Amino acid sequence: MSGAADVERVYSAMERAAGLLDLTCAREKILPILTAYKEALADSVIVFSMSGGDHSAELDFSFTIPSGDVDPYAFGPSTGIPTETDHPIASLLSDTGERCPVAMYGVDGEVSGGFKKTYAAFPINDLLDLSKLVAVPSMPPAVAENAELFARYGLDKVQGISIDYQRKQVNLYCGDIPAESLEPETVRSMLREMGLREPSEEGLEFVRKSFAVYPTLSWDSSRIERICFAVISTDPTLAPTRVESDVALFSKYANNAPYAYAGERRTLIYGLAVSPTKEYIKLGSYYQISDHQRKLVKAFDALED
Ligand code: GPP
Ligand code: MG
Repeated sequence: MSGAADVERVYSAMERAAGLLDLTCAREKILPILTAYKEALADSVIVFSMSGGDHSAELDFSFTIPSGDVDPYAFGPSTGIPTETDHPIASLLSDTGERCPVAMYGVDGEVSGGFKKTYAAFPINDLLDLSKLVAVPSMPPAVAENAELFARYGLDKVQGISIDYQRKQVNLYCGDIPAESLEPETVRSMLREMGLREPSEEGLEFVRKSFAVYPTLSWDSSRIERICFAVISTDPTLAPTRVESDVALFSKYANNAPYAYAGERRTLIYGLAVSPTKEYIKLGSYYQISDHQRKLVKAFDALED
């Protein structure tokens, strides 16, 4: 299939995912982004993700781009990447690429608003030590200021980062989390120390199953803005909530979101995000996967059995 056909195929899947939530896609904002990477789309990992509660009025998309193949800034200022040079965020992606072994880049946006974030991901079998990120000059100082706390809870092996240009925030996607760090008692004390809210009982049970944990930091202060615990599975019933309207919405999405790997079960990624004042759930459905997701799902299933 040609790149142009992939653009239409992915856009149409995005429209179907958005339709499940009664949302409309802004074609004029999405097409330039997909088109900039059209040759990479056939092999991208692609996720469409919704959120519950107050956040349910949006659907996000994200896709990966192999490092070296394309310029992660290719879509240019017209689609939203800032060119302002007076904020360190403008050089964070390139600074990270210069100092760390980036294996994969990624792009993230909203179906209605367009471009939001970029990702840089490190080699899967060789997670990056947090100290390497602390040394990147344009990182928010909050990363260094919380490094000791993160390390104490086993959040010091980093799979990738995301850079949110609208909110001016950075996520650190931590992997290889020690099981002990996910025990309810440990999670309670971790969140207390981070100044974040204590999750519900369902939330704490959910957190035990996490394969990745990602704090969010900004340039504004040393505060941790929020943290998200992520679970990957093919089980459509894992959203940690008893709120009926949310259960129905997550279930509809988990059972109907489009995916391109026919013959397999749909891979889902759930998140429990906790800020100082609230908790909310995210649910991403993989439209395209790689063997890495297959491996993660297998490991999860083995734990559950
Ligand atoms: C989504 O973050 C996370 C991913 C698409 C995984 C990226 C993983 C890498 C290894 C690069 P989010 O949308 O839940 O976070 P936020 O809402 O804070 O942007
Ligand atoms: Mg998001």
